[in-house]
Amino acid sequence: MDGHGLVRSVKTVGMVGPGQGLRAVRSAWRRRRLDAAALASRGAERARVPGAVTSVEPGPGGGVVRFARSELRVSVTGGGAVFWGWDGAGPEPSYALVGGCPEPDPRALLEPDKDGGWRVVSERVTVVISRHGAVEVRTPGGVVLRRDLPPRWWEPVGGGTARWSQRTEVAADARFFGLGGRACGPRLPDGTYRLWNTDPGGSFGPGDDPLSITMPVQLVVADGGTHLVFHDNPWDGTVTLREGEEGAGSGHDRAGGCELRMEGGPLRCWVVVGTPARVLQAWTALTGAPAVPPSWALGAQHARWGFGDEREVRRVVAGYRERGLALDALHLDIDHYDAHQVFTVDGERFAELPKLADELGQDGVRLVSIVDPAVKCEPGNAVYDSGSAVDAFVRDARGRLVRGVVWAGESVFPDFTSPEVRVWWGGLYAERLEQGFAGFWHDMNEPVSFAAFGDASLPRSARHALEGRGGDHREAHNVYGLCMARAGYEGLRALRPDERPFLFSRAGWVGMQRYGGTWSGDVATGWPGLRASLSLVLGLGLCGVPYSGPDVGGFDGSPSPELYLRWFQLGAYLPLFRTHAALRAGRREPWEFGPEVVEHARVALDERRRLHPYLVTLSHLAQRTGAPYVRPVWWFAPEDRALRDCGDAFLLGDALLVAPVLEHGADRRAVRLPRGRWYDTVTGQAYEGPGQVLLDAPLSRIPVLARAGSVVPVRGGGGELELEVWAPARGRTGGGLVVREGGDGWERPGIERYTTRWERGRVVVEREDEGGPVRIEGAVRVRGA
Ligand code: NBV
Repeated sequence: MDGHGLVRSVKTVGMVGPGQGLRAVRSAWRRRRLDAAALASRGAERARVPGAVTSVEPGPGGGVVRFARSELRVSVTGGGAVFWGWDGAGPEPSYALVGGCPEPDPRALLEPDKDGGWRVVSERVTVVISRHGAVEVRTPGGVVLRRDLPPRWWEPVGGGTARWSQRTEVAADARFFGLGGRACGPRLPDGTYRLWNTDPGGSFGPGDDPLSITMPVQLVVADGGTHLVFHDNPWDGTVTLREGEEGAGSGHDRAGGCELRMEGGPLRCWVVVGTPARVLQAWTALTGAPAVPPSWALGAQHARWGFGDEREVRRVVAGYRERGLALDALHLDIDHYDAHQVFTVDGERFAELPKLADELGQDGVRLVSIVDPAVKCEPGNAVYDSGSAVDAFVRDARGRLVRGVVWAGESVFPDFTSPEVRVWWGGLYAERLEQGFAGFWHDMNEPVSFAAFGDASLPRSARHALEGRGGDHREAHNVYGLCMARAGYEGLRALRPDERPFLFSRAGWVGMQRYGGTWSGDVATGWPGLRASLSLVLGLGLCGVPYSGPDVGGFDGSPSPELYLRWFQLGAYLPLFRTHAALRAGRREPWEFGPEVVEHARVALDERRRLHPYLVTLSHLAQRTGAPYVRPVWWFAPEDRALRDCGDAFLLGDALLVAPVLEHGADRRAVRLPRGRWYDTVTGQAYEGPGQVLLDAPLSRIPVLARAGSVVPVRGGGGELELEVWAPARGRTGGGLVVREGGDGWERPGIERYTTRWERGRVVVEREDEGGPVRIEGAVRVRGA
C-alpha cells in the first residue's frame, strides 16, 4: 500500500467506525482477489509507433492517412472542431458527445504538405500530419498551437488492451487549465495529474490529486491562440504538464510539454481553436448545453451532515428567518435516511417529512436530498429487491454480484451504464418527490466502496453494460457518476415533466453539465481549502461545467470567524452558494460566528439576492453559449500574460470582476485589472486597466468591480427587475444581455440586448428591439457617471 493509501484507509476507518472498518478490510481483499483472477497481469509487451506514411484516402472533412503500423482518421467539422483518431478510432461510441458526431466540413480536404506529410486546411484551423505521424494544429495564420508527436502503444504479447502514450509540445508561454476539478489551479502547475475519479477520503486541499471529477480536457492559452483539447477516453491515465521557459529574447525558448499516458481505450481526440468564448461555444455544441438550474437554486443554500431531526431543521431555518438572513434551500444528508439506506427516511427523526417540506416551502425554502448510489445488499430492502428484479447491479467476471461497503454496510452498485438500469433508477426519485424534495445531491458516485487498502472503488474487473457493448470497470469507472446523473435527470423529467430538475453530482465526466452541476466535495477547512474552492470552480467552468461551488466554510473542523466570512463572501458570487459541513465538524450557520459575522454575512446574502436576475441571465447564457458564469480574468484577453497567471480573482459574467480575500489578516488586496475602465461597486471609484490596483477589503466586503458600460440586471427594492448601468468611459459605448426569469419550467425566455452610450452629457440606455432601438427610461440606475 502506498503512503496515500495508508492515510486514506486510516481516515476511512476513522470515518466509518470499527465495524465498517472490518468490512472494509474484507472488501479490499475481495476486490484484490477478483481482479487477480479476472485480469491477467500485463506480462511482456511489444512497443509500436505508426511508422512512415504508406497511403492516404481523402474523405469528407479530411480523410485517412495510413502508416506502416497504424492509421489516422482526421476530420474537420463544420463548427471548426477537429477530430482525429488512431488505429481506426472514430468519434463514436462516446459518453461525452451529444447528438453524435458533427457534420464534416465539406470544403476541408487532405492535401499534400512538404516532406511527404499531409495537411487539412479549413477556415478556422489547419492540421498538418508529418510523414511519421506527428500532428500539428495551427491557426489560420500559421501559428503552431500544438504539436503531437507520433504516439506509442504497448501491446501485451498475449493479446489484450494496449496502453499508449502521446507527447505534445506547446509554446513556451502556454499555460494549462482544466483537467476537470483540480484543487491546485486554476493555472495548473507542472506535475502529473491522474485521470481516475477518486474520493480523497476525508478532506482535501490544493496538494491532493486526483479528486472526484477528472477529465482529459485541457484549455491551453498562449500568445499565439487558445485551444481546447479533449482525449475522448474514460480509462485510467495520467497527464504530465510542464510549462515552457522563455529565453528572455535570447532565442532559446524551451517549449512547454504535455504527456498523456493511458492504460487502455482509444487514442482519439478533439481540438477546438479560437477565442475562449468561441472555444467554449464549440465545446458545448459537441458535449451538450449546461442544464439551467431552477431559479431558486441560484439563491442561498445550507446543508449539514447531521442535522439529526426535524426539530433541528426547523430551528436552523427559524434562525435564518429571525435574523433576516436569506435562505432558499436546505439540504438533508445521509443521516435522514433509515440506517443510511438510499431512498428511505428515518421515520422517527423525520416522521413527517412531506409536512416539513410543505411548511418550509411556504417560507420559500426548498428541501434537497442527498442520493447515494450504493444499495444495501439485503433482501427486504425495497431498492435492493426492485433492482434485483431487473438485474440492476454490477456483477463480477463470473456473474456474481459485486459487493462493496458503504454507509449502510454491505452494498451493491447499480450499473448506470445500462439504459434499462437508468430507467429503473430514475423511477426511484418518485419516492423522494413524494417526501417533498425539490432537488438532488448525488454523492459517493466515483463510485466509492470503502477499502482498507488499494483503490476505494469497485474491482477493475467488474462487468458493465456500457450501453450494450459490454466492458469492465476500467472503462466504466470515470463515467459512472455521469451515467448516474443521467439516470436521475431523465427520471425526474419523466416524473415532473413541467419542472427543470435540480441535480448536482460529486463525480462526473465530460458532458455532465447536460444533467446538472457539481460541488467541491470535501474541501478542507483552512485558507488553502478556500483557494482550492476557486480553483475547482474556474477549472470546471473551462471544461464546460459552469454550475458549481464549494462547501462554504470547508467540510471538516471549524473555521475561524474570519475564514468563514471570507469563504462566505466568495461563495456569494459563485453559481452554487451553499454552506455545508461534516458530521462532527463545527456549525456553519452565520450566527454561530458572532454578531459581526452575521452582519457581514447578511450583506453578502442581500447582495446575492440583489444580483439574482444577473445570475439567472448567466445561467441561460451558459446554456446557449457555453460561457461559464465564473470565468478567469483573462477571458477577454488571453494574450495578457499577467492576467493568464492571475488565479485569485475572476469575472462573473461580462460585467463583474470579483476579488475575494484568500489570505488571513488581509484588509487590502492587489487586483489585476483587464483593459478598460472598472468601477469599485461600493465606492464608485473608477480605475483604468490594464494594470494592478490596491483596493480596500475590510472584513465587511470583498472588492467587486464593474466594467464601464456594462448593464447588470438586479432586483430592485420592490422585487422588480432593474438595470444597473455602469457609465461607459467618455466617448465609449457599452452594453449587456438580459434574460428574464421565466419560471422553473422549460420555456425559453428571449435574450434582451442593451447598449449604453453618452449623449449630451447623459448616459443613454437602449434596448435593441426588432423594430429598432428603444430608449429605456424607467427602472434604470446609472452609476459611475
Ligand atoms: O454524506 C456524507 C458526506 C457528505 O456530507 C459530503 O458532502 C460528501 O462529499 N459524504 C461525502 C460522505 C462521507 C464523507 C466523509
